[in-house]
Amino acid sequence: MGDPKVFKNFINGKWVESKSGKTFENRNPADTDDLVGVFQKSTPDDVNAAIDAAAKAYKKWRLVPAPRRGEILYQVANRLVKEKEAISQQMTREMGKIIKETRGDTQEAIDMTYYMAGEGRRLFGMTTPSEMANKFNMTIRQPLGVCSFITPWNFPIAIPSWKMMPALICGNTIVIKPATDTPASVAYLMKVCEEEGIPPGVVNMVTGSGGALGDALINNPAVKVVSFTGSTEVGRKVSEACATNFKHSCLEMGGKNVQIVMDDADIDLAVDGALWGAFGTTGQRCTATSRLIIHKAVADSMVSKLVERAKKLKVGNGLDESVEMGPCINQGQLETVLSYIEIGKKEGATLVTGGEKLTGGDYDKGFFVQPTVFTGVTQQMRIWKEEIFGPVLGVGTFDSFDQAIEMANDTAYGLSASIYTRDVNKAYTAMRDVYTGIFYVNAPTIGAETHLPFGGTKETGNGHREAATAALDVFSEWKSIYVDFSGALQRAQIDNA
Ligand code: UN1
Repeated sequence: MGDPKVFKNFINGKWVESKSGKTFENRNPADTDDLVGVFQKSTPDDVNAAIDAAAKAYKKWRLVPAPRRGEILYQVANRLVKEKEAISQQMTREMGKIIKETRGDTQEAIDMTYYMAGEGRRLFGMTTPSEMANKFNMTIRQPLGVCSFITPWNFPIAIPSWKMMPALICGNTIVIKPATDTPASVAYLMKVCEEEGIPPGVVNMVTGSGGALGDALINNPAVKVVSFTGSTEVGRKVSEACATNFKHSCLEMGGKNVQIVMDDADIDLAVDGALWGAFGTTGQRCTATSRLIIHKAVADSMVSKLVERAKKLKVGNGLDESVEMGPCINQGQLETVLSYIEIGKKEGATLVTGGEKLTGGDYDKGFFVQPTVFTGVTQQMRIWKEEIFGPVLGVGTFDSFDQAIEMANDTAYGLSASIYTRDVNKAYTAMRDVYTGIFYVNAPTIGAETHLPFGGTKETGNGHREAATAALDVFSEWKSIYVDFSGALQRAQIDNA
């Protein structure tokens, strides 16, 4: 087999070992015999070295004209296009999701990188008239400095790119700590950045656990922005730590996304949507459909179609093009999913398909569970309320549109929601009244595009949005500039009153 590939940290343009001298393994969740690589088990000292490098590089990078920064990002995007297949194959090996989806994940990073490269020639501010004569007013975006990123394993390159590309185009420098389950994808991105001309120190990567490194990533005084995607529980801690020193934080956290199906919906289309929303990425998306609520008049027919299709989904190693659902990311996540299945049964929901860990043959080498559907899920149940992050769909029913809206909003989270209906009035009413950051009509709860804001309400986020120009608001601050060319002292609110 040969020695496993050893990945180093990327600090100040160099690949370096951790000061700890320790490493950890990254194994394929579909086949734990497959060692993807060995990564540095970093220490806070490593993080601080990366932040120092980023702080030093910031002095020059912020002065590189934004269109020039954009040209470099454009080269990065071109390279990602060329290497899309290699990146995606490696990503399926480290994350487990099927190859079609990892290609999508890489494409999302490509889209984001081109999009932000283009922003290099926009980054619009505004001019507006002054209330005084012979005075000129304008706003410009200014970068903040070093940004720390703590990124999740479910979108190993897309989510890092959502944070990196807008930060870089605005003129910030970055330190990223990828999830311990999926560091290889970020290492690949670092290599591309290095080879396509991003100057040393502008992007840095330190691998290791969030528990060990989080404090340094957040509390080092040079860090001005912390962007985190992960659980609400950890996000709350990040938010509290940032608040003390007034650091900006952008948090993308949990979801308990709902698909509403009205009695006039195209049921086959709604079944397609629910399957993709609930079982795509093995349910491990913040945007995954985990609640399906169906009008009573069509519930039985929809559920029977859904169950028939869920039973047929081919589960296995995502490198096999015919496989439709991969494993859970790791043993811990598999156990969480299985424990929620037990909770659902105990709470009195009806398990209509799935519910078991998959065993035998190649399944024994990975963390596989069946696509699972519960019916009779009520609003009191934990499987209605809590994010599971696995292929478990809870189905409930309603009698009226108003009840559907009330049920949709009955969650602590607010990322994504969808409605299937042919009634334009109901579609628009739901668009207005379901309180989420993302809403779909006749489409599943997953599938956000990079040029629209991404994020959620309530316990999903802290008011910021990723992607689109909304991301520029996270990675720049407004400066309002007044230029008085009258040659005299003009006092606002006084001399013109
Ligand atoms: C996530 O679920 O963490 O909208 C990100 C989607 C993807 C991104 C999901 N484009 O489902």
